[in-house]
Amino acid sequence: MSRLLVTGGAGFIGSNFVHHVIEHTDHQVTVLDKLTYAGNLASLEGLPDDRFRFVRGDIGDAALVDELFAQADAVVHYAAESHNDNSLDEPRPFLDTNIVGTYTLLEAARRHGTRLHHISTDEVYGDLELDDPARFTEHTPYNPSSPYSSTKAGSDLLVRAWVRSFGVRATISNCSNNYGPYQHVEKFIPRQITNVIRGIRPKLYGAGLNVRDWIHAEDHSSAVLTILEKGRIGQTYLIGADGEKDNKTVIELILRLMGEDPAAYDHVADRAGHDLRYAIDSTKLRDELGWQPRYRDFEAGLAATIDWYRAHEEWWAPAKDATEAFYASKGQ
Ligand code: NAD
Ligand code: TDX
Repeated sequence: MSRLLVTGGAGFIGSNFVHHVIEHTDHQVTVLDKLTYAGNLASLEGLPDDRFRFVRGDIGDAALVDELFAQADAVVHYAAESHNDNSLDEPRPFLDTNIVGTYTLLEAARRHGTRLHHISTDEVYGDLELDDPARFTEHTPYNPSSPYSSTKAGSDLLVRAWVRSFGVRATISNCSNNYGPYQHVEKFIPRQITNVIRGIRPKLYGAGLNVRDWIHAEDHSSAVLTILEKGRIGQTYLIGADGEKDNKTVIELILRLMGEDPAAYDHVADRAGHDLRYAIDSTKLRDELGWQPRYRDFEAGLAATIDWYRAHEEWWAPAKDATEAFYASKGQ
């Protein structure tokens, strides 16, 4: 395996993965990315020309996808519409990219016999009660809540069907909430960090008791590479790093780490259908493939992420005003 095609490689997690692969392997990488509002070529700056190439295009473009699959030994599929709040506002692009786009890749994988790894989310499992000791496992039934998570669930089921019906050589991973550099300012952690930098009060949805299971994007990348190299075809692996925190705790921690009063934030309108709690049990990945997370100290990882946003204002500033205008229009 030496020529990797990475879809969505100009987005948050995809770009982190590309940097990880260039640093830790000798693979060649081609990124296929549409550069939607969420894609940013600046996230891929500094990569070596002899090992990296960028192609702008849509994963739903069957002719382009076919051409790129013909040149790849394996494909890692990150491209998606990824933001729940956008999916509540305008679901259509979520169906086009997450479902029809994934279908287009699966058909190419079937024609070319290409190894495919499909990136998905823990949100396909719905949510858990706050006081439930359970965590999601590979056996938890699918029960998605939002247009975003239902299209991701649909894409996972397509992958499973193409494995079983057509013998496509695919694996799936469902990961918990990522944080780290290159994350769009629409998402919870970068939104609050950049609000503080701009002198805007952070915004907490509802009471903020909702729990997310945080993992550093670098740990997600090492897990995906492990599955690509050692995962069993047709299998699903859950990726998580035991990072459960409620949103109120995270927003107060961001304020404290940035030298502000931890109470200096606003409660705003809650998200419709807001999932209560996600929690991942990643025993299968750890026991079967020997993967371990490296970023075990959330406070240290968050402090480093804050430093990154402070040092890279030119990366996030172009998207900040439009993002805040969108939230303001919804009272958030
Ligand atoms: P992102 O929104 O930051 O990036 C998505 C990328 O896909 C962008 O570069 C965008 O331009 C590209 N893209 C969108 N539509 C496309 C299309 N039709 N054709 C080609 N490229 C297209 O998303 P992210 O947070 O990096 O998430 C990446 C993947 O990881 C998604 O599949 C998401 O469901 C999954 N995931 C994300 C998280 C998280 O916490 N962010 C957690 C688990 C799983
Ligand atoms: O301003 C905010 N205030 C707030 O309280 C925003 C933007 C969010 N929130 C809350 C909503 C969630 O409970 O913070 C939590 C995290 O929100 P998001 O960053 O929007 O992430 P989430 O909806 O949990 O989904 C993320 O993790 C799973 C990614 O966006 C998905 O792509 C991934 O599948």
